[in-house]
Amino acid sequence: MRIAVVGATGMVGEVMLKVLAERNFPVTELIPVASERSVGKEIEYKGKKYKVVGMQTAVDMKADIALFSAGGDTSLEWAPKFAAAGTTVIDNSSAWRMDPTKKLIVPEINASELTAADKIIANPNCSTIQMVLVLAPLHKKYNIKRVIVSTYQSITGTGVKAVQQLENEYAGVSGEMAYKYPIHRNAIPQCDSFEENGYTKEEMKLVRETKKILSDNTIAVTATAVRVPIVGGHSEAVNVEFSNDFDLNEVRNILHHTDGVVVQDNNDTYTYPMPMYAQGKDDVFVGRIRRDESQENTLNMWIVADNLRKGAATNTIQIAEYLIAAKLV
Ligand code: A2P
Ligand code: 11C
Repeated sequence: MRIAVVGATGMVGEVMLKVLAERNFPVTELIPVASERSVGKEIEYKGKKYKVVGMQTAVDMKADIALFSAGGDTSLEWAPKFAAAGTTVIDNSSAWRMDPTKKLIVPEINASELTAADKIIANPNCSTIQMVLVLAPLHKKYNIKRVIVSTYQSITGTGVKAVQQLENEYAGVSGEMAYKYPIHRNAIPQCDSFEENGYTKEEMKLVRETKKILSDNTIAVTATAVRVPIVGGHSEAVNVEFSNDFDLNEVRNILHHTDGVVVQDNNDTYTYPMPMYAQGKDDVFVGRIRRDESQENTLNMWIVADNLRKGAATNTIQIAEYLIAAKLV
């Protein structure tokens, strides 16, 4: 496969290169792509150096698959050009996710929706991916009525600038601010900008994308997304109300048998997921599984994943792996 990585110099792009190499993805030619600023820069893949090319050059090279993580505007402008050249685009930005003509894919849940005609495929938001991977099998079994999610999100979701801000704050030096407020010793109840309804875009992604991926508009979702001074991954406190009652051991057993999910749930041994240990891993970790005693048929869980891995690069690459296995590219 001839693979273009669009945004190869960025935070997610770098992880994409790492994950492609780790998974021994069948790359016959790697095309690293970034803005004009980076053209000619060298990046390394499997011990070899590659020169970064610009967008038009990359379109003309007609790769089989382009993995995009270069922001929504770049994607809106360029994904259709790659698609018109015959390249299948898997896009990690929010640009196409809610477009009714585009599929929003978490491979373990809904890859079977894909056909060879899908030339632009959307990768969901990181905080959505880790939540729906856990919710999907439970929805199938008990039918979800309502989800209340509160997130504790890693600064890596904002990008290099935010990591730099935290490092500057640790070192006590001033520098460019990725956030309006200090993030060291703080929790900022705003991820991304605000929408008209008073929620942030990040919160509304959790609402809208969950319904689309689970193909069920009846699921009610409400979210509070908070940025915390953490780098390893996003954590989520998730409260789920089902139509049907459940047994806690059966819930653990269902999740134990769900691809991509690892149950870490033992109070006796203080075993529960934490971003420090999720970092660098491709799985989604779930623990603190317990009954909400204030309401019937309701469950509480704590879900953690590396937002740059399963939340972004890994999920994108798993979609590409599915396309190849199903002979759709
Ligand atoms: P560049 O390094 O040349 O700016 P991050 O989210 O970590 O900031 O990374 C964004 C990625 O998207 C980078 O690889 C960046 O390239 C790339 N990018 C940003 N704007 C454009 C653009 N207009 N065209 C192509 N790539 C872009
Ligand atoms: C965050 N979820 O942590 C964001 C980052 O829509 O893909 C990714 C934004 C997106 O701030």
